[in-house]
Amino acid sequence: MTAPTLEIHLSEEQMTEALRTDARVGLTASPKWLPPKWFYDARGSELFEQITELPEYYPTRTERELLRASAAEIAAVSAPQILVELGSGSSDKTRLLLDAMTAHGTLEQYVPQDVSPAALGSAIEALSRDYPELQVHGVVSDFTDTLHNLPTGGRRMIAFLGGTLGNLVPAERAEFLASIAAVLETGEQLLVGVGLVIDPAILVPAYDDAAGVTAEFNRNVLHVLNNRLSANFEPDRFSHVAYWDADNEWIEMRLEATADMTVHVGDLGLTVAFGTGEQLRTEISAKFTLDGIGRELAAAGFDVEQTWTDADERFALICAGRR
Ligand code: SAH
Ligand code: AVI
Repeated sequence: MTAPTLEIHLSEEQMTEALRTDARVGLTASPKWLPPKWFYDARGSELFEQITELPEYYPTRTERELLRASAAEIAAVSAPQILVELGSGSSDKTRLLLDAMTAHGTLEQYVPQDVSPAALGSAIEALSRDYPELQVHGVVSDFTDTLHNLPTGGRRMIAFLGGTLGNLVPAERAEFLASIAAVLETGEQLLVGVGLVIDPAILVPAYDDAAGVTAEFNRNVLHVLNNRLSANFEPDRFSHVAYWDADNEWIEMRLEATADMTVHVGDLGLTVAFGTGEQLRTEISAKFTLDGIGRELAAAGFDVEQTWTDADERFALICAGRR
């Protein structure tokens, strides 16, 4: 077995500094907002794993079935030597790709990349145990600013699974897809999983489950602010909101103040007032049409090569080649 390696492009200090900037901007904006990457400390990553098991949260199991059905074909057509995965989390579903690509005989290296050192650390340990022939090289970084460190020396595929593309706002998405295209060679591929626009009666409960796990995941961002920036949020005094914005075709997660509150963010020397009912936006989760995502990929420099969807058309897995 080759021991896994871990490359850190975002130290704890740099992460705290980035959070300082985001908190100062987002908590003084009107309406208030925070970027979703701050959910994922060790507890947040664990809560996300629990979400993936919920009966209401269809995306993970739907994408897993799509991967199960398509992995051998993807391995045969793409034959990558290096699989890079952005926002890899536990890399659990990715094992279907790793199985197919190692069986196909081409894959030499797997490079999972995530902003959560906790999720990445345990993933790379388990993967290098279970795939002893594979070089596993984890990268702790923000995928919106370190793509230029992509490994070279073999044919590459970049996977971006789970629907995480939908957590970027449209302008960020366009920039992000273009930056992926910029680091790939002609013919190399992007494998992207996206949630599709479906009936809000199914969509909304996926983001507002009966057991309250998503609510706890949402509130976790306040724990992160308390821990990293010495803030004094009382998370239980914020209620979880999942709102389907039909015009923008995205779910918005928000935290709503249940009383008038004054919160102090110690590290910033910042005092923030919340009125009763005031909402803080913590995430968008955009859903796509096949035409819409096709256009976004084309605009970024990709040609859609193959698309897999489930029978209910809730989720799509798209393999796109760099033009
Ligand atoms: N791909 C996995 C995990 C999805 S959860 C799956 O499909 O189940 C989203 C993952 O992206 C989390 O592990 C989170 O830590 C990571 N993430 C979110 N924003 C990020 C960013 N800006 N840079 C790097 N990783 C990010
Ligand atoms: C990681 N991302 C794709 C998830 C989503 O569905 O947007 C995060 C999540 N938010 C609430 N539940 C899960």
